[in-house]
Amino acid sequence: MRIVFVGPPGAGKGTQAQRLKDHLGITHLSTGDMLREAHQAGTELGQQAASFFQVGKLVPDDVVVGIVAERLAQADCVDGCLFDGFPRTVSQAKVLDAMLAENSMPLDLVVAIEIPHEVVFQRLANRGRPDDTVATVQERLGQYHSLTEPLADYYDRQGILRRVDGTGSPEQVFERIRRVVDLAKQPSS
Ligand code: B4P
Repeated sequence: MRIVFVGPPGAGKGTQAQRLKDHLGITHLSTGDMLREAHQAGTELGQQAASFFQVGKLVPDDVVVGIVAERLAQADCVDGCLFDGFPRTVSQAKVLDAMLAENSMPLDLVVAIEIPHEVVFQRLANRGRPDDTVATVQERLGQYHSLTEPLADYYDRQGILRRVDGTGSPEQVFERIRRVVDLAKQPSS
């Protein structure tokens, strides 16, 4: 299966992706992790990306699309892939659709994990990553609202969007996600 996780910062995309990739045995592709790794490795791309993610801005589409295209070309993505935090803009979504269409590998499902803003602040304050300060989280939420939320309509029109309540324990959220994924796996009659 090819599945996208979308949701505000701290919605639990990374947390749930770890569980779902084990459940389905598919490759997990997190653009947040890839960008942080590139920064830690000291690459030019990583430095460029950090100047955006450290202040809560989305990294420019061409940078993110470049690293995803490279990763998608690897053999472990052929049988299935869980896109965690990608796409985050409609323009990234259009590029992803085109890349997947080229290989006749359409998306099966987009899971929108929904949580209220107050829960975002509580969770990220507990995590304490450098981009989890109140000011940065406010900026990330603003970017989410203007650039990422329109994705819901984009995928709803394709009939593959499912909304999942992201509040409660990680186990409760996973159970909700597992249910929509298992439903999407069933062949339509
Ligand atoms: P990401 O790494 O994708 O991170 P995120 O949105 O902060 O978090 P996520 O939803 O995965 O939350 P998590 O499970 O970790 O992005 C970081 C930055 O990279 C972005 O701001 C952006 O600048 C850049 N970026 C990434 N992809 C991009 C793209 N495609 N285009 C442009 N820029 C891009 O959970 C957060 C915390 O909550 C954890 O501490 C976790 O333990 C806790 N938690 C999770 N579920 C919980 C639950 N049910 N109950 C209690 N706590 C929970």
